[in-house]
Parts: sequence; structure tokens; C-alpha cells
Amino acid sequence: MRKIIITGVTGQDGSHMADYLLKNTEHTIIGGVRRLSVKNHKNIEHLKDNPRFFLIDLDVTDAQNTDRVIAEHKPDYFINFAANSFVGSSWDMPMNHMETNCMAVLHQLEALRRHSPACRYYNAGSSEEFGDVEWTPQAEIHPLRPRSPYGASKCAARHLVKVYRDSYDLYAVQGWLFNHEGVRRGEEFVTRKITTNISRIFTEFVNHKKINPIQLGNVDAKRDWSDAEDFVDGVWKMLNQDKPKDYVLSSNETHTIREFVEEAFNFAGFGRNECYWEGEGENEKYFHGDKCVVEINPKFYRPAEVELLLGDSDKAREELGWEPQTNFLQLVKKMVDHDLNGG
Ligand code: F7E
Repeated sequence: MRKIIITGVTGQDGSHMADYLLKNTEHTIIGGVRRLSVKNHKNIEHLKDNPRFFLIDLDVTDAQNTDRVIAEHKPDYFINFAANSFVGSSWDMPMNHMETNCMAVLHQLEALRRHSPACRYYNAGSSEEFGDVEWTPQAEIHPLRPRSPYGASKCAARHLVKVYRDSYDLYAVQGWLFNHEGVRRGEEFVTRKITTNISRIFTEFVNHKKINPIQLGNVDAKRDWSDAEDFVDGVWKMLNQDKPKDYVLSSNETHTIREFVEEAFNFAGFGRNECYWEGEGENEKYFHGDKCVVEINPKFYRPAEVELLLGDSDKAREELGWEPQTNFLQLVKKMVDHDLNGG
């Protein structure tokens, strides 16, 4: 029985990772949580009585705290999902993104090499590191060309992970995870923003209330979306190879935000033939019959957009034997059904 520290355990990926490891291994899971005056434990509420799961205070931006936790527990695995993961906020708080997504990684690597050098380490990397892409699809060899402070923070962390792997022989890896969504996704991310708002619009619609349209930014951006539950399996496989290597995880399909909107309204029962787009640019709207259900608000445009992401995860499929189980339409349906049923 081994000890696994998961940071960001209250978030989407951390909580799915904890579920996955409790189900598929015998190991003890130590969830690192930041002390908050109002707890955000909804995603791990169901684990609170599990004897193999417990929580510790861990603020990843605090180097001393990180060092003490690693020295005390000497984990066998350390999985770092703690991050400021909202790209849109990274222009408003670039320092915070750098501290949380990069400096925290340095604190962890330093503490691991000193107190627990045999520990296997994973840091959450991102397709945002590819940014302004040079070619499509993006595999592991694609250059790093970030377009946001968030993307830059993940690139810097990646370099540190490699430097520590090469310098100290640590088993330290950082995957490139393309967008991954699900029913635990934060409501500021575009997929969940769409599905939670469709649920609200559905209620307004059946109660003959005024419909407040969903306000979106660039609906022509393309993303490679997968189910977050499939990705934690890929992360665990990455951590258990003979040699440490970084892999892309992706669905190998890309879809626009526009397509996500259309499929989500369709699954919610609004009828594909009754819905249509009208207008252009900032004046574009999506209608159901004569009711506007989506409108464009430039407030949600980004200072620099990543227009297209499409992953090539063939290496992970071949070498790790990893395969995503949920496709794009199944993912949209799962999220819509969940939010229509009360979230
Ligand atoms: O945006 C466009 C937006 O915020 C997706 C994070 O997990 O995946 C995620 O980053 C796209 C962008 O995710 C709205 O401009 C349009 O093109 O859902 P998102 P993201 O930025 O792709 C990567 C892999 C990560 O690593 C990140 O941590 O949707 N978009 N209208 C909008 N986006 C938002 N949030 N809100 C809108 O109203």
C-alpha cells in the first residue's frame, strides 16, 4: 500500500483522480487542500468517510508548507492538479498564474528531491502550451508557443519538470492534456457555462418567463474536448511506465464552440430544426423560434485567442494502451442531462 498526495483534490481532475485511485488501487490518498473560510468540498463529499482518503492543509504557493508536507509524508506518488486553470483570468492576474502554476511546481520538485527522491511526480500540463499552433494536429513534438500568461506559466513549469528529471533522475512527468470537461467542470469554462445556462433557459422556457440569453465570446474557436474521467486513467498510466515520458492526451477531434452550443440545445430538447444563427460578428445571435437564446458579448473575447487546438494522442494510445471512452456527443449529452436534472 502506497501513499499518494493529490493537490487540487477538490477540483474536477483531482476529485476524479481520487475516485479512480480508490476504485482501482489499494493505495492511501492524501488530498491537499487550501484553507478557505467557506469550504468547496462538493466534489469530494462522497469520499469523506472512506478510510483510505484523508485531507491535509496544503497551499501549493507556500514553499515551507510544501516542504514540510513532503518531508512528513514522503509520498510514493505526488500528483499536482492544483492550478489557476482559467485561461481568461490569466491576463488579469498573471502573477497569480505564475505563482500557482509554475513556482509551486518548483517548490514541489525541490522538496521531492530532498525528502522523497523515489516519488513519482505528475504535473498537469496543457494544450494551451501549444498556443498559436504551427501545424495541426499537435503531438508531443509541437513547439511551445503560448498565447496567455496561463500558457506561459505551464510552459515554464514543463521546463522545470524536465530539468529536475534530467538533473536529479526524478520520475517527473507533465502531460499535455487537451480540454477535458464533465459534470464537475467549473461554471466559468465554456462547456459548463453553456450546459448550466441551458438548464436555466429550459426552466424559463417551460414557465413562460422572459428568456435571458447566454452571453458568449468567440464561438468559432475550435477545441479538442474529452471527458475528464478518461484523462485520469491516462495520467495514472503516465506515472507507471518503466521510464518517465511526457504524453499528449486528446480525443483527436476538434469542434467549434458553436457546434457545442447547437448539440447542447438539441440534447436539451430545443429541436435542431427550430434553432438557427442570425447576424454576424458581435451581432450574431442564436434563436429558438423567435426567442434569442445565445448572444455574443465581446466582454468574453480574449486579448489573444488560441483559435484552433487538435491533439494527436497516438503515442499515448500505442505506448500507454490508453483510449478515451466517451466521445464528443456523449460528453455533451452527459453534461446537459446532468444540468437539466438539477446539477
Ligand atoms: O475556453 C471560448 C474561449 O475557458 C474555451 C482550461 O482547462 O483547457 C481549458 O482552457 C474556448 C476559448 O477553456 C466563452 O475564448 C467563447 O477559445 O472553456 P475555456 P480553455 O481556455 O480552452 C485547457 C486545456 C487548459 O489547460 C485550461 O486550464 O471557448 N469562449 N465564449 C469562451 N470561454 C469562456 N470561458 N467563456 C465564454 O463565454
